[in-house]
Amino acid sequence: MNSLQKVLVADDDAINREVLAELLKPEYTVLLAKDGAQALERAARHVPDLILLDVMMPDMDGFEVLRRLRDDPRTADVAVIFVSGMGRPEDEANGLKAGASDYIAKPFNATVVMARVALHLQMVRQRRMLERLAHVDGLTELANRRRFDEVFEQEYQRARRQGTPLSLALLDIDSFKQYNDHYGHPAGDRALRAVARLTAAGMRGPSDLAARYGGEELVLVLPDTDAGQAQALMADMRAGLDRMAIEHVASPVAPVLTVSVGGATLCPGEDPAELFAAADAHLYRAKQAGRNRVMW
Ligand code: GH3
Ligand code: MG
Ligand code: MG
Ligand code: MG
Repeated sequence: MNSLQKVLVADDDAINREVLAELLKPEYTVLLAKDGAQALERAARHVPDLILLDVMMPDMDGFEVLRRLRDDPRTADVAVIFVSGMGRPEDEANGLKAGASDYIAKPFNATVVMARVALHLQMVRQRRMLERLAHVDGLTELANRRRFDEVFEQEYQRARRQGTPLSLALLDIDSFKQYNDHYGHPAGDRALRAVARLTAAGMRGPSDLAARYGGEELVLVLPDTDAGQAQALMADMRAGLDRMAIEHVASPVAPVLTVSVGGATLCPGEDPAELFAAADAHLYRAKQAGRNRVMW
C-alpha cells in the first residue's frame, strides 16, 4: 500500500532533490520538480498524496505554489510539507498558517523527515477512509444518499447559473421483495450490487453521479443532459440489464430482473425538490403501468 503512495519533491536545488528522492524511493513512488511551475504541472497531472515543497525557489516561492495548488480543484486537498532553509519560529508559523500540514527546517535530519512523511501519509489515508465512509454506500459502492444530496444541490445550482439542462432518474428494481423471498437476502444483495455496477458503468464521466437513494432504489444525476439524451442513456442501461438476464422466476413482470425508471428534466422556475418529485411521480406511474419501463 505504502509503495503506491506518491510523494512529489519540489526543490530548485538538485542536491536537495536527490537526497530526498534517495530517502523516499525505497518506500514511495517519488516524483520530482525543479521549480514552482513544474511542481504545479506534476501535481495536477499525477495528484500525489504528499508534496515536499521548498519555500525559496526562483520562479515562484513555495507559498505561491501552495496558494495555486489550493485554487485548482484537482490539487486542492493534497497535503503539503514545507521544507525550508528559513528556520525561524515565525517562518514555521507562517508556513502552517498558509495551509501546510507541516514544516521541516533545512538542514533536515533524514530519520525525522521519513517519520514525518510516514505520519502525514497515514493521515492522508485516514482522511480518505473517512471521506469514503461519509460518501460511499457500503453494499453497492455507489455514492450514498448524503453524497447525492450534495451533488444534486451543486448540479442544480450550476444548471441554473449556466442555463444548461439537468436530468434526474430514479431507478427502482421491480418486485424485489419477491426476489428476496424466493432467492434469499444474500442473493438479493448480489443482484442489487449487479444493478449498481451496471448504472455505475453507464456513467459518462465524472460529472454524472449514480447513487443509492435507499433500499433498492438508485438515483442518477445527469448534468448537461436533456430529456432525450437521458432517456437514451436509460434505454442503454435497461438493454444492459436485459443482457445480464438475472433470473427472477418469482417476478410477475418477466422471468428476469427488471427495473422501472422515473425521470424528469429541470424546467424553468423549478426548484430541486420539485424536480425530484416529478421524477418520483413518473416512477410511480411506471410502476402503475406495469413496471419494466421508463416514464419521463
Ligand atoms: P416494486 O416493483 O413495486 O418496486 O416492488 P418491490 O417488491 O421491489 O418493492 P417494495 O418497496 O415493496 O420492496 C422493496 C424490497 O427491497 C424490500 C426489501 O427487502 C428489499 N431491499 C431493500 N434494500 C435491500 C438490500 O439492501 N438488500 C436486499 N437483499 N433487499 C433489499
Ligand atoms: Mg530553494
Ligand atoms: Mg422495487
Ligand atoms: Mg422501492
